[in-house]
Amino acid sequence: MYTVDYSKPQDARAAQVEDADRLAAFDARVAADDFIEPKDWMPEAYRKTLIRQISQHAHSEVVGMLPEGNWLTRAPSLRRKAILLAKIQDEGGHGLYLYSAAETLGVTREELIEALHSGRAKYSTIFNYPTLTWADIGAIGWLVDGAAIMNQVALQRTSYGPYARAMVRICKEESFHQRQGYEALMVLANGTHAQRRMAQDALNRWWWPSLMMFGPPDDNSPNSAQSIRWRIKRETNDELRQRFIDATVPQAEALGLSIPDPALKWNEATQHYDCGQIDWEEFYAVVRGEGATAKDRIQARIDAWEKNAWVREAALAHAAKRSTKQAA
Ligand code: FAQ
Repeated sequence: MYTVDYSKPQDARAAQVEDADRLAAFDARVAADDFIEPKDWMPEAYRKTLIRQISQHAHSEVVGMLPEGNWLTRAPSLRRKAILLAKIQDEGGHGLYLYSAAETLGVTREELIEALHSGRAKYSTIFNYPTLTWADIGAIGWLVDGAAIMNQVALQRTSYGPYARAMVRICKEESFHQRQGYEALMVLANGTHAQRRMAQDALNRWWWPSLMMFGPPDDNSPNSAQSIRWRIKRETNDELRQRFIDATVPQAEALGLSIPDPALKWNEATQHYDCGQIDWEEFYAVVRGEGATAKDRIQARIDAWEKNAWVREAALAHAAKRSTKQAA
């Protein structure tokens, strides 16, 4: 059984030697592709990086429910509504697995939620764009879930066990999300002239923000090098972005839609698509939370947290009553 070690090291030098030994053992386990588990020793910076990334990921899942929720009452058929409802519930579930994984690192759910509500914690830029038409729901499934999977497949082999295991189930569900979004857009792309225009307009607005989801370019990504050394990240932002572009361009062609990038071109020499410049000014502005949507998103989360406080209180009261009964 694990017991927390409260003893103080004899002196600073002894502590340093001990930490050097532990660090060497930790590095060797990471290099051997072992999973690091919650009760294992880990460097403090590794723990902090994981809390940052996993909690941002969790926040993205729950804030990501909002743009889609905007279309629940306006889905074009009962079938589409049932699919959308199931997808949004899945995203909520992903948030819960991820919050639980973050909690194994010694942070509480309340601390994580407070960081989101106060604006200290980030969530993915993609969810600060509005969903203007039904085609946006198809585009979110196809492009946003598509980009999320590209990143998350690699995270199934991340070095922290609880995060990697959460990712296995999440990837299975995201894969269904991607397919339903593509199918919804396929129907529009093969529909009336107006429906086709709507699908193209959605692709025009979601293409560039989807590429931004992978994060800043490698030469401007402060966390990447260390995260890759620790095998938290398995591939760089640009590598994953390129893989997404290469996979998605043929899918757009199959729909008969055009990617809104005049510089996009197959490069025979590299066997990849070359593409135009991403507007990184826009990316950083959205990260800073500029624009009305960001304020609405956080306010919606705060309102949900406050209005539903009675659910948490009732659940806690029920649990307390049960444990008193069991003790009696
Ligand atoms: N948005 O040094 P890097 C989904 C920040 S889930 C906002 O490259 P890192 C499901 C970054 O945090 C989508 N901020 O950082 C769904 C860092 O700031 P910090 C979410 C961003 O961590 C679908 C700074 O920039 N997925 O969509 C973004 O090594 C449909 C410097 O960047 C994940 O979170 C951004 N796009 O790499 C739900 C996957 N990009 O914290 C509903 C897990 C970067 O130092 C509907 N996360 N930043 O102040 C990751 O893989 C990584 O954290 C990256 C960033 C790749 C996002």
